[in-house]
Amino acid sequence: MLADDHIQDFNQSLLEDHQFRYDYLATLLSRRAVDLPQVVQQLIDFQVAIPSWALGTGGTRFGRYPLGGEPRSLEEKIADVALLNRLNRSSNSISLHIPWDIPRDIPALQQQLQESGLTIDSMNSNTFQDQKEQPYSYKFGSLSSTEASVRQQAIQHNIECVEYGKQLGAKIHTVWLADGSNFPGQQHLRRAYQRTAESLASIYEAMPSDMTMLIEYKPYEPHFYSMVIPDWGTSYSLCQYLGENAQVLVDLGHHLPNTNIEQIVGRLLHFGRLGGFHFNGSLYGDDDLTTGSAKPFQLFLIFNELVDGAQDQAVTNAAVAYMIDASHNTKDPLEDLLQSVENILGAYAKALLVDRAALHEAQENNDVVRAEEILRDAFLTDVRPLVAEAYRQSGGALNPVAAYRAGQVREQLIQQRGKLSLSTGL
Ligand code: LRH
Ligand code: MN
Ligand code: MN
Repeated sequence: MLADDHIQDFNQSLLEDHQFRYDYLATLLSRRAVDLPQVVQQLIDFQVAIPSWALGTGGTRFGRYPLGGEPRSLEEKIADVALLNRLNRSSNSISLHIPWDIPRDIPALQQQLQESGLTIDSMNSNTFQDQKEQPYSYKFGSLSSTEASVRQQAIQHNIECVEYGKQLGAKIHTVWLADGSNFPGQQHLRRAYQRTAESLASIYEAMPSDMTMLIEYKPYEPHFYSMVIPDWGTSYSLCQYLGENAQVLVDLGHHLPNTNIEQIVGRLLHFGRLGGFHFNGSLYGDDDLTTGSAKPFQLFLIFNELVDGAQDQAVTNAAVAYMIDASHNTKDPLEDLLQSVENILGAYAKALLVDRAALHEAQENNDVVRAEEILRDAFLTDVRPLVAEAYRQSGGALNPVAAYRAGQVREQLIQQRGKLSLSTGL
């Protein structure tokens, strides 16, 4: 798809300008106590998984505008992630959703993954849609259902996902439940929680000891009166009930407007229960837009908590799994994903520039203005040359979106896969 020397040739054309901008920033930051090569290395090491379901145009429930060249199979989805990773060297894993991505030929998939330098990040179960061949419906819930047979079917599906995960080397099993109710009185709220906890325990027991279960919360949709796992507190209590291999997953779009997500992140780090992220951009709800597009300051504040936690000896939280969970209607999904990763790396870079000792001192002295200015100083620094340098040093493109366009990737994908190719997923 992209000729081997395309990225290098492309970088050559931008190198002089990049060097000028990088040197300027390095000079500026040399006046502060910033170890620049270390920051660049931290950016190089940071990896964000790509979900198989974000590679095509998802559209909305009102309509979908196919772009053409979308992946038609799991193999083509892996190929697309490999392509993204060649451009930015920051997305070396893919997450699968079952049954959208049933792995048919496991050895062949393993070979493809290995050849493309990718791994499987997480397996995601789906008990929010009825499948043709399944005997029982999830209309009134899955793991929380009042019917033991429905619960059993949902548990079994999750255990199948765990089995696929074991075969493919995935270390994460993610559960998001669409269970809930639409009307007052419809569901016994306490019992629905209790049944869910017990069902999750059966899945948890089937996991190998090196696998983590991530429990994702969401306050509304598809149900609008109550969701069985609406908030981080419910996810957290389920994790406490299950054991140390269960962790909370924070999807940025799964909060009511104005929720202080960075505070949730801080709390979960404090409890050692922050397991993972689903990154996306959101103003109203589960908008699933480009990460950092509308609220870059919020994204920075989230990374500020993460970096602060990583540098604090008192925080014992295990490694956090980062993934994008987006849907695309207006943009080319691959360009959107490259932009999301870039915004994530930018927010991380800015958080790494925060003068933590000074911030701590300002906080201890209740110097509100100084504390805020320290954060603003880092946030307002143009870190794009740092991110570009991280791409360059790891073999990626100085400007991945521009390199993608210059390589006419979408045009080639359309030629290969057709104008109306359909990918599975939302
Ligand atoms: C639910 C969700 C969850 C699903 C994905 C398709 O809104 O965020 O992570 O698995 O979307
Ligand atoms: Mn999600
Ligand atoms: Mn979502």
